[in-house]
Amino acid sequence: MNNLRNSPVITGSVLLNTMILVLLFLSFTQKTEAQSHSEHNHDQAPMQMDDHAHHSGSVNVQKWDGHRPDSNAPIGVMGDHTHHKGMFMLTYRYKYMSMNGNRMGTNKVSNQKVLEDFMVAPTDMDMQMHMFGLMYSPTDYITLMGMVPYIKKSMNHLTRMGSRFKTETDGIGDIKFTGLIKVFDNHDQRIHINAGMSFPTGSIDEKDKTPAGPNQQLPYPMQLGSGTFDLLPGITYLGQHNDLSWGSQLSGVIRLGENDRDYSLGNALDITAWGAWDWYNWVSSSARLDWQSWGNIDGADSALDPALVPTADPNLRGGNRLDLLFGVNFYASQGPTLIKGQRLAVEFGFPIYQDLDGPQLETDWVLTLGWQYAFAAY
Ligand SMILES: [Cu+2]
Repeated sequence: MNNLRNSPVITGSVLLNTMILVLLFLSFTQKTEAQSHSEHNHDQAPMQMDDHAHHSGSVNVQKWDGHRPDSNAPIGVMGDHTHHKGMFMLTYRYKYMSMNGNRMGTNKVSNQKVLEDFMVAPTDMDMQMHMFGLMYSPTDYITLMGMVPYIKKSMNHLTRMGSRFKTETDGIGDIKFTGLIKVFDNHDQRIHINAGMSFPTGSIDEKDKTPAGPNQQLPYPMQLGSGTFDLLPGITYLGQHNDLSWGSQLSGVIRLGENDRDYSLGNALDITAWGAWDWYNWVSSSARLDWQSWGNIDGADSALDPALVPTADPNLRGGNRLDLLFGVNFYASQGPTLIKGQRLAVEFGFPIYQDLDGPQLETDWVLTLGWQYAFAAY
């Protein structure tokens, strides 16, 4: 299971990346055309109040409305929207992921069962992430996005001797740059391509005290980065009609080569779809499904002993998961300068299906909080 490596997914991803390059080139050509027609749609421009078409009713051709709480996707979705030319957006996301107990395949397994095969069992793990983002749109067709994560991880363990210990890491994760290229815009439906790259700024040399000694290399899931350059291809579809909006995104992570500890994390695939309802000008709620599939580790860190603890085994990392998530978006469509245009959002989710190459810690719930503020640069 989880043979994402050497699978049709990889072939598909390579094709997608080639397509992205072609589309990037084409969209630059399109940009100059668009400018000469001086086309102007007010998407995501918070300073203008003249395009609340969806609230005025009886409009046949709807324009894309960037001033509704659900014009941004549920906050757990990255690279979900594009901006109008000359817009900047600052974002901050806080993400909390709680993992408790182990699973093999779709079955839960006890710590005792894990300890039959390993000296140490991971019992639970918390992952926190502060994600700072900046978006800028040089044209109506291209939005550039940069994201810097700060990650904090903590994992508890039980040993065969019955003692417990905790390991902790924190620091900058992998910085990501993504180009969002709008390839289709039919006023109330849009498609953009996500062409991203992740840079190996996150540490893969994190150490902490364990029963084996004071300064031990920590297993794979406690590291802060992938150690490799990773391609982040994707495609996003968005729609809105009256008070309803919807969208879906297909995205991947493709590891390029091997890191300097002689391994590369598994490739990953994410398919998500959501629907949202705009209750008033200022609040919307959403429901979302998110399918994630990630592969095992290729190669191995020679400082880790896979017989000791399952987190150190490169073949016990892959899995599939389907999450169900519920979110609320708030948007200040009116108010004084600096308040107007502010967005706050929250999304909470939990797996409804989980299939892990294990023993591996299972995910129990995921929470994302976010703040977004778009403003015109000129
Ligand atoms: Cu934005």
